[in-house]
Amino acid sequence: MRARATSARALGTLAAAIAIPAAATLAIAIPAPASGKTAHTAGTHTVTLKSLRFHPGTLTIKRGESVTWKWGEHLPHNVSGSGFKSKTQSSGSFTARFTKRGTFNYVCTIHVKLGMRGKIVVR
Ligand SMILES: [Cu+2]
Repeated sequence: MRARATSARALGTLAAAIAIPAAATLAIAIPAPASGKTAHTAGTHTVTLKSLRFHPGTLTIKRGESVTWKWGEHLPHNVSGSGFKSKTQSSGSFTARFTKRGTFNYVCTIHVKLGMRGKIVVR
């Protein structure tokens, strides 16, 4: 009787030991596909201009999709790339549609020396 109780308890401990790493692996695995899906959501993509940076710095979109840059701080910035260029403005937004595949680097010409650069990757 006693031996049975012990072995059942031991089995329970073993099951718990197996279950914990499996749950931990699952918890780590879930955010990766979820964030990948968010990055590829069709339609509107937004880049925020804040703290002298473009957020996100690199954005991957599909051919034919648009990107809207939103001024998140009241400082003069612009979006200057090859084929798309905003005015220098301190609020509001600017939208450009990307019809060709490729990597499009752009800068804010006022703060480029401070590292205000971005990249749109069109697939
Ligand atoms: Cu700027």
